[in-house]
Amino acid sequence: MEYSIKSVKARQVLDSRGFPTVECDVTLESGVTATASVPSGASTGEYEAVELRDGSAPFGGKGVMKAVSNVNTLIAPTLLGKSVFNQQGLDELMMKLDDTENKSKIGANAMLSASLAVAKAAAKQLRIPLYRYLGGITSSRLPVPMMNILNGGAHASNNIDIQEFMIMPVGATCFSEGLRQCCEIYQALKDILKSLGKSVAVGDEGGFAPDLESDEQAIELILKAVKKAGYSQNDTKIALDAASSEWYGEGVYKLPKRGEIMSTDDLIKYFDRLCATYPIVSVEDPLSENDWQGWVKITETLGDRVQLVGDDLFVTNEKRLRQGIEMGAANSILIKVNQIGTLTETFNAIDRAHCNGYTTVISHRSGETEDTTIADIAVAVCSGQIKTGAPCRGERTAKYNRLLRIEEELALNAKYYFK
Ligand code: 2PG
Ligand code: MG
Repeated sequence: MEYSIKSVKARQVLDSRGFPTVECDVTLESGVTATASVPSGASTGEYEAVELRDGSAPFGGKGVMKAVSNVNTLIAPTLLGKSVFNQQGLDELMMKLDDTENKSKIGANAMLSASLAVAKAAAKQLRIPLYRYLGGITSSRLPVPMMNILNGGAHASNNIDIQEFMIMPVGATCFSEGLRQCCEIYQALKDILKSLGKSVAVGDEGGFAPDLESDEQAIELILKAVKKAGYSQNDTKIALDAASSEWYGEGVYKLPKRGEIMSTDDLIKYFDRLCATYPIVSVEDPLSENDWQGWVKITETLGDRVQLVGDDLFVTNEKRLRQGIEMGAANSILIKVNQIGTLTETFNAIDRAHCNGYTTVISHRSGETEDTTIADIAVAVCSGQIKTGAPCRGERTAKYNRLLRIEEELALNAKYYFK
């Protein structure tokens, strides 16, 4: 059959930090070929599916030749001859190759490269855009960018513990206008930092990473930039990713850069105060992946006013999300395809979230490639929010540029709103 899988071939390519990652081509009998590559995190969650690394010799042990070989010798023979349109069936076949909970045998990076390339090949075979293939005729909502313009934590070597300070252009009337506003604010922030004699070197996600006095100063500089660019606090909201699992151990939070120790209650009070003082609409990982009770408490305290996004807490894993839903932990989930390893499981987590009134934020990783699949996923599932870094560094702008093209294609059908 034209739409049967003829070959599956993986190779090692580079991510945006210069570390190896897996890229995979899926070719159909029709001659159609599609390629996908896999991102990689720095502040990874303890419960993520395993990214298989070689562990020895070249690239300081970060090579992915084992994962590449798993695609070429184990996944390829399993998928050959099968219909490319059975995404779920193919993902399940790959999952059956690995009898571990966390895909440590085959590698989530190996599986994801094939899973994404299968979906792209299917869309290409049908000559329709990927978002349309994945989402159907109702997929027309462009996401609001949650744009990281100041970096700290594990993504920057400055003195700030919070990993991401982001802006959200919620008042824009369409995606391209929102994106433009973000770019203008980013440039205004650059000017402000320069005028203060601060560094404008960028972190892993393209945001600036200067040394600052405090988290409050970071937020105030951003608000200054919002104003300088001509926007108000109604147009532009703030989102944070604390990535606080990085700080947690023995029941307390040790903020490594500030050198301060905080309890769960201290942190809840801290975020409560920040959210009361500033136009913050979303806080990601305010507490650790192992602090479930703390999550329940912060959700009771702030959940009716602020989006509380579980990233390390849920790791795009439907099981962990269900636990959160049962307990009342968080009200939103960050979605990262490589945390779980297949497109089917990613969509299961998204569906579970939406059915339970949890919002979803489709996200990149701090180590990225030029692959733009997450832009199509955001539109396909009508997530309404995407986190894909600053308007700087090609691996970040690739996703924004893909969304601009989707918006153009959808023309008058394109929708854009935060709530
Ligand atoms: C996060 C991500 C992406 P990393 O914590 O949300 O911004 O970082 O990919 O390093 O886990
Ligand atoms: Mg995060």
